[in-house]
Amino acid sequence: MQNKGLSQNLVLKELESRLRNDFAYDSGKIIGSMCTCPHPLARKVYNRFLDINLGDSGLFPAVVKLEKETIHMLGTLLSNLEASGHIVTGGTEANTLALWAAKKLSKKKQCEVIMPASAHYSFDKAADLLGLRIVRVGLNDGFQVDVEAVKKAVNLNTIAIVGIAGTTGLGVVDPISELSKIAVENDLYLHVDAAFGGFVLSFLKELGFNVSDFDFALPGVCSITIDPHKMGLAPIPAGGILFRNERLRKAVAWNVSYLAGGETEQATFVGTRSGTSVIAVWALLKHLGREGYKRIVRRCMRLTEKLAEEIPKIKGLDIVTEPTMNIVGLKSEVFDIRQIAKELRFRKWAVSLFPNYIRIVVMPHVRKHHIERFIEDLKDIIDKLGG
Ligand code: 0PR
Repeated sequence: MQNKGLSQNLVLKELESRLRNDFAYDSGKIIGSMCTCPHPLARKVYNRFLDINLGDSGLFPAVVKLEKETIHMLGTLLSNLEASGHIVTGGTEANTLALWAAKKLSKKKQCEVIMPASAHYSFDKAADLLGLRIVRVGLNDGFQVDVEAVKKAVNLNTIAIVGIAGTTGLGVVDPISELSKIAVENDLYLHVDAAFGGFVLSFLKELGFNVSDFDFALPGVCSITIDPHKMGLAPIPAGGILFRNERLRKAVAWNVSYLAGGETEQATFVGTRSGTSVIAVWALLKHLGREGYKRIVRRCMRLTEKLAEEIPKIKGLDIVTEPTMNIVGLKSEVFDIRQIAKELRFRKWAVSLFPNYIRIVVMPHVRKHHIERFIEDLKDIIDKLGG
């Protein structure tokens, strides 16, 4: 750090120039990410309440109430008026809290958690931290978890099952109702990772899409991750963890007795945490409502359908599976997918590369002309590669 500080203007100028060449959502080039431009109202609200720390919740009882209302609104979306939980730093913290609760609620010594091969790596981090053994099971032809394999994997050490409602790679929804049955029959904790899908699936259902059950309507579901900073249009950081009821949430709650705000309780992984993130999510849910989110999801799905229609028209390219939500997997039997990704990145398309396919996420910042340009560039690349 230098001795004498720079003027605010100089600092801002330097930042503008240093960050200018990073990717920006509104360029439309970020086409493989699960984040998007925050809604303008969320930006406004976020800036306004930056100083609120929900780690000392006794100081901010009104914000505690806003968080409860936020969780209640999300709970209603996920078929549970009794849901209890928190707005956290993201899906990683939410998934970690879920496994932590499962571990604390179990009396077992060697704890195993069964999850699909498609589960996000945040579960590996959580398991490492919590001393859990992950048992990964294979997928069926539709890239959903193989239910029979889950049944076979259950043993005396099993404490929990994880199902995914919107996989990271392809947006596939596991047969959560089947997992729920297994969980109920074996008295196991079932966590559903709807970090991405939570803000999509309920709206798709209302829009008439064929969406299988994935939420608290299923009796075995104990907790759900639903991230506002993905399809919820909230500023980062805003993840969501919802437990079926207060008893489950209490499993990860700690009492803090000495704070100026009075005796308090923390049931999040972090201590000091952003109150303004919570307020921004509350504001968005109030402002957009179901209708607003439905409109956004409908637009994303229309573009996704267009993309999924155009890709197979290009010789040598195909989609991995029909999209369930606004995620498309692009594959090729003819060309090296890494080569295609390299060419796309060379043309400044920010796509995600999985082992056998390229992931495209049609987030709200992606517009029709971006998709059209992307398709043109893909055609060009395939021509160049000798298609
Ligand atoms: N669960 C699922 C199903 C996810 O897809 C993700 C992240 C998480 C949990 C973890 O969420 P946090 O990253 O909020 O902790 N999915 C994205 C991914 O790995 C995260 C992401 C978002 C990556 C935007 C890049 C990006 O530009 O692809």
